[in-house]
Amino acid sequence: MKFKPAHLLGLSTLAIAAMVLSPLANAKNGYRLAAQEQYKLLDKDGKGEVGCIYCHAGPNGGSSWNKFGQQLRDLYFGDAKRNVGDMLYLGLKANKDSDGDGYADVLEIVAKTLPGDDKSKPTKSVKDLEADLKKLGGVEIFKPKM
Ligand SMILES: [Ca+2]
Repeated sequence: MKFKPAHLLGLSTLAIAAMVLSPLANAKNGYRLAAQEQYKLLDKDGKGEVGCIYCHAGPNGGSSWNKFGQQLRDLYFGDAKRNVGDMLYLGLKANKDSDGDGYADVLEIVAKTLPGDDKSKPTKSVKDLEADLKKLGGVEIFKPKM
């Protein structure tokens, strides 16, 4: 086969597409895994995996966020200075109730419910969850590891 410049162009286009697309996919999964780890959402058996719905409007992620995700996103580009660990921590430290269901985001993390979905609510009272959080060590336990 005779070498044609078009072959080279095709290959480099493929290589560039792979380079551009794969870190993007990993970065997105990275946010999800970072939240899972830093928010201590897996139980002892490794169950309770975080889905995209934790921060996004839909189950498959994409570019629309729920109110909790939007809050984190604003922090990412603001006070957290594009540091994912700081973003995740500051999002809870702000002590907001993103979905307006009566439970602060940090209490929903403790209860393992969705802080961006008002239909996902803890079964315990706010008072009991606050006591649980205090026993765990307070919001500081969600600080990023150095
Ligand atoms: Ca809430």
